[in-house]
Amino acid sequence: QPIRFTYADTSAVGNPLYTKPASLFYVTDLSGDTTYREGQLSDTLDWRQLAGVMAQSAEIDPLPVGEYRIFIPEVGYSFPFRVAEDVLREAFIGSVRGLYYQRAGQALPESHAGEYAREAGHPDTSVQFHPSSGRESGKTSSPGGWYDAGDFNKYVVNGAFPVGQLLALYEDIGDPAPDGTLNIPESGNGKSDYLDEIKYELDWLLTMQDDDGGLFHKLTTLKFAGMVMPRGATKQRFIVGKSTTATLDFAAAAAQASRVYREYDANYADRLLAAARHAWNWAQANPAAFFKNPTNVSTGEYGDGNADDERAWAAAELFATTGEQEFYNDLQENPPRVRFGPGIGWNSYMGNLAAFTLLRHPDRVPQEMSGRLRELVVTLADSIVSSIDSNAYHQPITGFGWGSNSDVMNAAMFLAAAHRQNRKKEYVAAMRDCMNYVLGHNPNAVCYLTGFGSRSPQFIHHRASAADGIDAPVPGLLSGGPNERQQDSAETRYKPNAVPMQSWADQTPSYASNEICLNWNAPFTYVAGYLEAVK
Ligand code: 9MR
Repeated sequence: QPIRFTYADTSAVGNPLYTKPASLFYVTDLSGDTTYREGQLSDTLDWRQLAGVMAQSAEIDPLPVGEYRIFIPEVGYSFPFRVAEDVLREAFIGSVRGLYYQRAGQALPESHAGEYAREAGHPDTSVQFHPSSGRESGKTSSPGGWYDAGDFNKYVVNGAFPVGQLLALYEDIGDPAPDGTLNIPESGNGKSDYLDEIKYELDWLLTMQDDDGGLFHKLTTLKFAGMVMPRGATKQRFIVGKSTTATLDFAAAAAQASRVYREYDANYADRLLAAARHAWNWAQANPAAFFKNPTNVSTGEYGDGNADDERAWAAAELFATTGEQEFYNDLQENPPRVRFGPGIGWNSYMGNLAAFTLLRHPDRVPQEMSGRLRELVVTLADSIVSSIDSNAYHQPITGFGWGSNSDVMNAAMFLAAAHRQNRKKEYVAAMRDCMNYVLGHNPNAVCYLTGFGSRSPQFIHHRASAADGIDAPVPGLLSGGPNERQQDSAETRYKPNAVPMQSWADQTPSYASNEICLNWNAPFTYVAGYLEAVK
């Protein structure tokens, strides 16, 4: 398909590609000897407000498989780019392996982690109950799971949500990483590597369920650790809070997993479903147990005073798995909200996940509900496509908040849901535009996935990457991306007068623009996997 690109002044970020308006472009091989395409750049576009650049845009007609550069006579050659059948395969594998590198409580041996091999940290076999958990004292064991982000903590809300997004890919396209493809410890066990990796997180989530069915909110130290390796961060860890949102997110992810893991391990699937039901019942009895950090805890809050989206997601997954009327009745009372926008993420994307799941099961879901959801999904997807067509750098957002790259990927995941309804090619093209933005077509001239592309983040806010003594960061992790609020401006030197899309700093202290996080890698994984599958 055609490739859209932008020629713009990115000299502020050390990429002096643009010096003056140009008129023609050529697509050449790497040496510049052979020209494959030539074309006209658009008139100058004023993208200063959002992207900080004057730009010219152009479209390249479909190219055969190969490696190319764009040549603009006034300025020279671009970075190389590749056209291939499986152009996103390595990035897809890389981002799932990025999750492997986030494993808590396990050593990463050289055979699986190469130079990023490290000792185990955080066994979490002796975790203390914080009074906010409802238990006054005592300890428990809650090992495993992935570190949430650049910090070493484990949060149920932001564990269950990415698991849901990752499992959605498996449901939509089949197994994207069969046994032997990921080089993880379970490779060779005869089961999907993809499901093996996700199970590492599910197993931990199961340990966070209290005897009454409710989910503890998080497992963390009282304060964030310093920039050390996992093994060096040894402060006491606590089970903190018990919340409705964590419980419902878990109920949803576990009910969904009980479908997906049925063939993988039927006993495990049964256990997941029982846990999901138990969680659901707790949440019915405790619909408004909202989490706030206790005064002596300052780690990630994932606080959310509205559980409607989580409830709809849980009801949708339980209904899709069991077909029981109770869950459908609940969905009628609290229908999924279908939404997209900056910040519709770990706290409210669940309404979309509910809709995607209900649309995935037309046999179970009465037409009265599926018809309405289909219309909502397609209408919103069409508006996302028109934003992409008209916005700077052909991406869907005009407000850049914390984790904005995940907003772009969440929009693309939304487009996939619409594509599954009517197979319109324009959705796939728009998904590619979103992917291109994240992989380098942006005013910071950076591929936001570590370890990929010609220029990628070197100083992510990620404790292991900062402390491992290796120059390059752990690969396959998606930087959060531009964040116009710059909440870390005391610690970070942003470009002076940076506009929203430029508010990103490749600096270790930048927790508000250059951290990595599970719920950012997850939709990236979904979109890369989906694009590889639809071709
Ligand atoms: O993604 C979260 C963002 O929406 C919040 O505004 C921000 C501040 O509370 O926290 C982000 O999540 C962080 C979490 O709290 C702790 N681990 C790292 C997460 C990504 O920065």
